[in-house]
Amino acid sequence: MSQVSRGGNVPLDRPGAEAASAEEGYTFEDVSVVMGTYNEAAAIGSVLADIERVTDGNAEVVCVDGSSDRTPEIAREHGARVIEQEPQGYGVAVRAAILAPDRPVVVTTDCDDTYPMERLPAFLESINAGYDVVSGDRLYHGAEAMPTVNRLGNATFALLASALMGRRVHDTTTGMRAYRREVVESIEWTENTGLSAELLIRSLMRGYAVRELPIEYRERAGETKLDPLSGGAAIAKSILRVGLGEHLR
Ligand SMILES: Nc1nc2c(ncn2[C@@H]2O[C@H](COP(=O)(O)OP(=O)(O)OP(=O)(O)O)[C@@H](O)[C@H]2O)c(=O)[nH]1
Ligand SMILES: [Mg+2]
Repeated sequence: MSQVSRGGNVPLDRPGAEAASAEEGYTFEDVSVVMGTYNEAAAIGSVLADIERVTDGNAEVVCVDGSSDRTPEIAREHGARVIEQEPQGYGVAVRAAILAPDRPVVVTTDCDDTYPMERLPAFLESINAGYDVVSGDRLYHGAEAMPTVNRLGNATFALLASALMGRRVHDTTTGMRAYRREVVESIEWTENTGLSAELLIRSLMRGYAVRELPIEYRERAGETKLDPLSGGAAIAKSILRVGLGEHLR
């Protein structure tokens, strides 16, 4: 089984991948950081301050928000663009968020302070090295801050997806990824709770250059929006539906 690149300086997965040269590489002025936000008042201030600091205020931030707390006000105070949407689940919000901006690079994150915004430069570097999708791999460093049930579930989802694809991936359900805009616009997305797995599986199976980038993972601020049982079952179904569907295309 072939491996998706996971380490440091690794060759491109796809010979034809367009490598942006150093002088024409993207900067944070080309980047939108996007997220679904649902009652994340405990975390959003810190997440948006981190993005501002790390990108010198140059990245655009888009929040698709379904909150009934102060989350959207805090987002606007930090200069984020807020798109209001009735809460309909993770994937409905994140799909709207990735399709809303028109900058050439889109980075997704959760708005719960779990993902390391200080790694945004490393994600952009990999895009500039020619990757179409850069996927944050939380399990590489052990993800000790993740509840055990979630850690086991996420490792199992990655094994299931790997078996279906014939490519070893290590974290299919991560919320932090960078995409070239072309990738998110050229594929039709169908999943809700399973959107994160779908984004990785369809990109890989359609030949885009994908790498996994090991990232640290922190404890969540605020309450989870995902029920581990029903959410886990929905993700497993998505992986099966999307993996088999891509084989039948
Ligand atoms: N707008 C909107 N955002 C949502 C909805 N459901 C989840 N989100 C957001 O999507 C992101 C992911 O949700 P989480 O609760 O962190 O789910 P998770 O990462 O699987 O669970 P944790 O391990 O507890 O972090 C968060 O930023 C949520 O606020 C929704 O229905 N609408
Ligand atoms: Mg989360």
